[in-house]
Amino acid sequence: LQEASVERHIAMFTFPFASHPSTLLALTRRLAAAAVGSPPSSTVFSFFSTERSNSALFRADSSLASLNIRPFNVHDGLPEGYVPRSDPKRMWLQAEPMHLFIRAAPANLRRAAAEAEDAVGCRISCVVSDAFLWVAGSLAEERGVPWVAVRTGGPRSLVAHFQIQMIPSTIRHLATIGSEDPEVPDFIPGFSSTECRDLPDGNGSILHSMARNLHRATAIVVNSFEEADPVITQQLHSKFQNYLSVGPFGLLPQATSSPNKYFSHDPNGCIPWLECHEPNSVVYISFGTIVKPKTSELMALMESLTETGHPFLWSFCGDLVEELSIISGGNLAVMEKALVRGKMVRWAPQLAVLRHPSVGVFVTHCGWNSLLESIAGGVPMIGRPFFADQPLNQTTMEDEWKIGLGVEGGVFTKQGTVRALEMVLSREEGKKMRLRVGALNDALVKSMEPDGSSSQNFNKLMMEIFNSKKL
Ligand code: U2F
Repeated sequence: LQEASVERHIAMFTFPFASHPSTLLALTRRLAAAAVGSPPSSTVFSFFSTERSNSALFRADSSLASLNIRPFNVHDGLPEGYVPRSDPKRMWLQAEPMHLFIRAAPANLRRAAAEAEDAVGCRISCVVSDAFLWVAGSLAEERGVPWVAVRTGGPRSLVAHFQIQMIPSTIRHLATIGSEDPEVPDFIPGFSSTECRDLPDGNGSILHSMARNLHRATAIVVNSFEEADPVITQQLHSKFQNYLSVGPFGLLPQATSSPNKYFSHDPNGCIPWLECHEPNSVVYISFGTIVKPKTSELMALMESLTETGHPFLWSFCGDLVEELSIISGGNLAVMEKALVRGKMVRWAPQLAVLRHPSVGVFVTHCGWNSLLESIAGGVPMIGRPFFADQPLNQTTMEDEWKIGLGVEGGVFTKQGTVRALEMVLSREEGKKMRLRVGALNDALVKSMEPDGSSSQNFNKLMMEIFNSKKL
């Protein structure tokens, strides 16, 4: 590409934690694939993330360069010599690097944006960012260009963040009249079966800032499809002028010449392993990219798998040898017995796994992408949510969609998990869940057809981004 021919320079700013970067990159790929075709091949996408996140994503996929997607590093905001503190009992410690990143982001984002403009030889014409990065909105305003805010999670948690300010006083009131688990008051449409404790933690300053600043965005893009939650979609349409559900991002059709290797890579042979199993028989387990359950719960889960004898595929981020010995309590015999029917890996091509006919149930932390991918695979779920939007995602999955259930008491116990596995894999109710998740997947597929809601919204997003003029 001749630098002189660059006419549009789109800046994509990610929140460099968990699956946020790979989710925004999936959307970037789709936008870039649309731009590479005629006529706007002169469009460059600068993808801003930390060095660590960028090197993992761009190493995994050399085709990004041919789509005119270029990585630019943003400093992580961590003080020199910072050592992350970790304590599974205090999950909030994991949030410390996020807060340090956000605190330093105003200066670091501006510096990286200026470097990218120099390198590309063209001023930024549109800023697209993770909705968590409201500071990117200020950067867009300074340049007089549009800011498109992207929510990688679901629409229901977005509504909850707006409404959360109203809720504490209501909880206090209900507590004084003796209600232990008050339901969300019915002045919030669409939440009638939700309990207050399932709402996302509203104390986080990142989420508060997101909710306060979103009205500044020229468009709000959500990683979902309208038919998944029509009542909530309606509310968000009435709140924001340009609210666009264009997802699931990970399922957006990509340029055929450059499949998304980040998601389809199978270094551990999961798909050939699945080939050896009966339809709907395998338990797939993953807790996403940051959650690490307590040892006692991992052991209970492992024991339930050994007791029921179901084959399982378990994706575990972290040190596998260490985790395996923790799970088995250091007992090799327990480990060997469990692994006769199971396979544990550091990484699985999750979407392809969930689409494989032999997978019968997904044991999940209820991360938003995992929910969408389970729908895309037509697989019912057993949810063990931990924090943020995960409890709310679980109630959406269990009570609104009725395509799975939460573990009894909210934590893994041997007998509770055995009952949940039996329910989904062997009972009539499990079959009904499978039918419902299949119907939801049909709606998802339809939304991505050329005249479907996600495709139509994607076209509107392209207009917003590619035709962006100075405001
Ligand atoms: C945060 O969630 P996570 O990143 O932990 O979880 P997901 O949203 O479910 O995304 C995990 C992604 O990683 C992929 C998987 C998903 O696309 O397919 N993956 C994989 O391909 N192979 C593996 O072995 C393991 C994972 C946050 F904690 C949640 O509360 C939010 O809902 C979520 C979205 O904002 O981000």
